[in-house]
Amino acid sequence: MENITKIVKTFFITTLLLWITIFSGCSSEKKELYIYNWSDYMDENLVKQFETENSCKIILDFFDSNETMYAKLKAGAAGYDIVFPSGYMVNVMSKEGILLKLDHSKIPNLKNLDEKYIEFSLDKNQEFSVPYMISNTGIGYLKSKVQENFEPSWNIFADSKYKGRMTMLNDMREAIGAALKYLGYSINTTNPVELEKAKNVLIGWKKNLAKFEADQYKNGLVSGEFYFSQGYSGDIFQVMTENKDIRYAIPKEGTTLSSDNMVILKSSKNVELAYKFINFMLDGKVSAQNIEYVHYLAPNKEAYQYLSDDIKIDPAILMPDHVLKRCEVLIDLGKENALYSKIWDQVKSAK
Ligand code: SPD
Repeated sequence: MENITKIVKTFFITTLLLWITIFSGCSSEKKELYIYNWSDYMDENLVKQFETENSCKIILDFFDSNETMYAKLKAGAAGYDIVFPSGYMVNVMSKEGILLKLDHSKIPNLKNLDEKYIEFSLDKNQEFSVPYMISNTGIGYLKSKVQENFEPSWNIFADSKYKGRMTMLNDMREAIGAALKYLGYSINTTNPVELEKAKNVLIGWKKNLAKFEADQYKNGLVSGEFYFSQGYSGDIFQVMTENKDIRYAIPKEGTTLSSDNMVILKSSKNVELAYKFINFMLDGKVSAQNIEYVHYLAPNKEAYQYLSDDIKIDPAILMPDHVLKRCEVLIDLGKENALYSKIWDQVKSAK
């Protein structure tokens, strides 16, 4: 009898432990967080730090434009927890209903956000997104290839002297935006006449380009293969240390200002860990370390005190008002986004 009681007891205890394990989600395996981000956009030491502090594993995957990322998610790519879309793409994704509405009580470090730059966010109350980095887009170029009085203009891409030595971003809003700015129009225009003119300018520029490309052009500037590349500010600053001849300029006609953001997908399987990660990235010291590494501006007022003097005085990172005045924020154009996709297809297929 005693033996039977023992067996029954053991059975109950084992079953109970099994149920606790299954329903608490706690197993001997580490929790995983899947992050889909732009490349070269986060200090991987911080990723390791978060993994250690939270006994978890982060799996990173990269995209090179908002449109590529969105197309992949639309095509059914599942499993990502956190994604880093630009402001206009946050709007597209939130309208689609694929973003989690954020619970601010789980992100106490939101208090560190710098209001000055939240101004440029399209989700001003962080309903679905938390600002990650602010950047502008300009031209990275080799100083040794230009005259002393070189005045940067988007129309440099029309100069056949540099044929095959120039690249533009494989990013439809940025590439069409550059042509629109050159013509003196808004980067958010939906006027068909203005867009048609911009398309023709871009097709003209394309004849002199080595390619439309959003990542490897940086190496091309470093090696001296490319003389002029349209590029995201921080990406160009990152490679300046590798080739002292590289310069960055905002063309005289003006440019785009982007706020890239952290969002949690509704389909996330690890929402709590995702919140922890976002809160971690907003910590002042973490954010400063990240700024130093990526050379973009995290709009985090707690972080600025920890920045090195070089970064603090760089007008392209902590952008002063005269720089901000020359920038325009890309917005979601709703149904009219299709106008840009159509033009982009025509530019890409033009000979
Ligand atoms: N390597 C990181 C590039 C991120 C740049 N942000 C893109 C803004 C698009 N408008």
